[in-house]
Amino acid sequence: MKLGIIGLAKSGKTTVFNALTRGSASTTASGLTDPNIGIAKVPDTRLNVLVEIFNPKKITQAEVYYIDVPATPEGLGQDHGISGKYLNELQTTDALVLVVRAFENPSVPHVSTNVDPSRDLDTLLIELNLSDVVILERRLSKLDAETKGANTAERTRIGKEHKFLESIRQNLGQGIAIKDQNINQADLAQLSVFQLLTAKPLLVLINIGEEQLVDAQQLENELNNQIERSGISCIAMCARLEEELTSMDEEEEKTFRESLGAGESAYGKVIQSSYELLGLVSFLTVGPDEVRAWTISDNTGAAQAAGKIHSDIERGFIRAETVSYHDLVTSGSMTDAKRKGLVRSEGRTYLVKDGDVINFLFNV
Ligand SMILES: Nc1nc2c(ncn2[C@@H]2O[C@H](COP(=O)(O)OP(=O)(O)OP(=O)(O)O)[C@@H](O)[C@H]2O)c(=O)[nH]1
Ligand SMILES: [Mg+2]
Repeated sequence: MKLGIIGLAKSGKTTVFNALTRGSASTTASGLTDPNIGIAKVPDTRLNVLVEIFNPKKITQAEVYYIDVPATPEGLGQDHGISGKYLNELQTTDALVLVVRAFENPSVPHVSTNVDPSRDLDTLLIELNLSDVVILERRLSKLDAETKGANTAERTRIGKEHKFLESIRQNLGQGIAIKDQNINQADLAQLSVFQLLTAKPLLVLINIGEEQLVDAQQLENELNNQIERSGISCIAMCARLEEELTSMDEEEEKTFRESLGAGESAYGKVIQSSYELLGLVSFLTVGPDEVRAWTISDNTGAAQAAGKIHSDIERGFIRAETVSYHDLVTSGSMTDAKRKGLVRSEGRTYLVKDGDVINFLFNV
């Protein structure tokens, strides 16, 4: 599962990428180079608590991938949608992080005249919309061409698809994203081949300057109110600060944050939101060797979840000894949780919940 980081030129995309993935991609690179791909560890305070109980040799966090796609030479925001290699990269992502610039930096002039996050957000949303319109129009023209010389049965099929795509295109023309068009599952499946950008879940990251940390909440509220698309949240983060903090150890970072009034880590909030945006949850495994978070889609059955650990466990699945994180922690140990009857024995179709601590029994 990967998220594409997208934004106008010099909005801080690569800085955001570095902050999230603790990477060190060059922020000076410009022009169409290869995208940066990196892994971010999903912060999960539950793991820290479980480590206290089990004292394992190893801790493994869940992960998400981010991809920082370099802007095309002409840049985004030119009102002709997104195209070419840039579009292809974005189409392969599962969700998008839109970076809008709120920071002032005289040595890095804004691509247009002034810094205006609200205007840039509009521009980006329009670009996404437009790029979907262009894709659909191309398909519609192709269908028009196919009608010529088609037999009756083919004409009916073509006509049906044409009507369907045309209605979607018209809604996009009204500014309604695919995600907001109330399209049923079967139709969405039909649309999925086009990998449309407004069908993807979206997170807006307002890239603020150090001096704007105190205004973070207000900025978030302002942009949240502006967005007409449903289910999008805006998070303010000072990417440059978060990038600097990645080189510090935990104690240093904490002191530094407090001295700046930077609050809890915004980068953690962004990664967690990304995880939720992708519809992912974690089940946990514990023991003296390892405490670990495993990634599954929400509503995954127990046997399939077991397959994340090893295909043998899925194949030879017997049952899943399951206790909720909360029950385990309040019991203090696995033995006590069992004694209290809080450890359930679940079958292969049990839908695993976020925070379930599971021990799979299997036989191969
Ligand atoms: N003052 C300040 N400068 C920032 C902040 N975030 C990024 N910058 C600076 O802005 C410049 C551009 O940042 P990048 O991360 O390269 O932006 P980008 O969107 O990846 O740029 P392109 O890939 O060239 O489009 C760099 O010099 C950053 O150091 C910030 O929060 N505050
Ligand atoms: Mg960049």
